[in-house]
Amino acid sequence: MHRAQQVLGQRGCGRGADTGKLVGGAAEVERKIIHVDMDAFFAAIEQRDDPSLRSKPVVVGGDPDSRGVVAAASYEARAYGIHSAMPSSQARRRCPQVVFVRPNHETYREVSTQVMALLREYTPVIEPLSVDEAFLDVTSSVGLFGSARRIGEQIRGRIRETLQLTASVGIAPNKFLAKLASEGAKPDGLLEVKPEEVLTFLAALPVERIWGVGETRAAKLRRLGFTTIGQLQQCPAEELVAQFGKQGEELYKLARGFDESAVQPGRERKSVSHEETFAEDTNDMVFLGAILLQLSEQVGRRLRAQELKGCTITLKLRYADFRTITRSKTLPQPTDSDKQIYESARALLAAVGLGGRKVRLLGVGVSNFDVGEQLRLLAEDSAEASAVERAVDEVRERFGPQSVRRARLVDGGTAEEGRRQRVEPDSDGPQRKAVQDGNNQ
Ligand code: DCP
Ligand code: MG
Repeated sequence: MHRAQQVLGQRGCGRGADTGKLVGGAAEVERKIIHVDMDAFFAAIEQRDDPSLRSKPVVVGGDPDSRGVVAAASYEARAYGIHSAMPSSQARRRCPQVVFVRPNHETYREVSTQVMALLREYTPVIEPLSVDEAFLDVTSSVGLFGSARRIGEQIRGRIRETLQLTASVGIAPNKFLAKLASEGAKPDGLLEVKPEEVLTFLAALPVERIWGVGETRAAKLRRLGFTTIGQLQQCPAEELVAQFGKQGEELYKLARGFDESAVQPGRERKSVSHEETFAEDTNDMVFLGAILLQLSEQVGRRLRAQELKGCTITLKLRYADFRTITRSKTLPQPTDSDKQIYESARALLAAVGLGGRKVRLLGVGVSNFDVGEQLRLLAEDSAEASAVERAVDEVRERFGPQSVRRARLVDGGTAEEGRRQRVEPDSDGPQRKAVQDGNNQ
């Protein structure tokens, strides 16, 4: 059997050897990878749902008068240099007429589900990376739907027609290049990088665009005289290895557009978490306990909505000096119960012992998921509590998050609404452009 056929067989791409190709002496199937990324996702949804916002600079995010940050900026706002993660106050300084909209995470999640369902029609080999982006391996789909470009065009067309939103699409022989291609296509475009175009496509890009090259490594590369990927392409592997050790090899390969990582369909969300930054730093344990309960309720609600249960509860804590710590606890049984999440988080907080230090941010997360149904059988004794929580969720779905409140939040204390400012309640949605590290959470 031809080597390329063997590789095809191993990968289960049943199209035969005609798509196989020998690259650089090694047998390698020429893959067709698509990266889809919605344009200005949160902001575009707000503009779609409120026509008065269309064609205006719009920011979805936190309050500019407090410590809010920009989650999403419409392309009109980006013309003023506004971008995600910038303080909202700075966004307002850059563009005083910018319209601020508070995030509607339920809606974004719903649209995200619709987008992913649409993408799944083209291949089961899909890896959602964040709320608004996914990789698709369409190597085996081209027989059914036409070329990868054709598939990309169909996807863009259907997102526009059915969701009234725009997406950008990158097509390339691997994930690294497909992601760079969709970035190059933004907004509302499609870019295909063919194998013979790879070196030229990469050459003009700055070294920071290489996966794994953060600020420190970029600074070192620049010091060594490498500003563009093209300059890096000129450098022999040994030299890069001498400078960067094993990672030098990776740099060498990526600079040439070589990336073998597979699209991993199983890699879904790995944790559900919420966090909150306060308007004022505090060490008031009653207040912090109340916040923990609210965060636990939010996490529990999301878990139940997604039919997930997790074993590991994580507390995140940022001190006034920005030092951030996380503490985790793994339960014997997976849970989606607000009460269990809260109790674990509370115990973790007590174990940390603030010692009078003030806290700026608290977060609660649940990870280490197992599949819902089986677990429910295991956790029969908690079925009743679970039913109550589900009923509460239903009411909240219908009448809004504030419709059902516990009489007592925590140890006799109540949440002091006025003292805090919600900045980014949904911290786990977008796995920020962290494709470099390849982990989805
Ligand atoms: N997001 C966030 N906080 C960030 C970055 C993003 O909450 N620091 C949210 C809002 C974005 C969504 O995630 O709308 C998707 O992130 P993207 O990075 O894909 O950004 P956009 O979709 O907004 O814009 P682009 O057109 O550049 O993809
Ligand atoms: Mg996007």
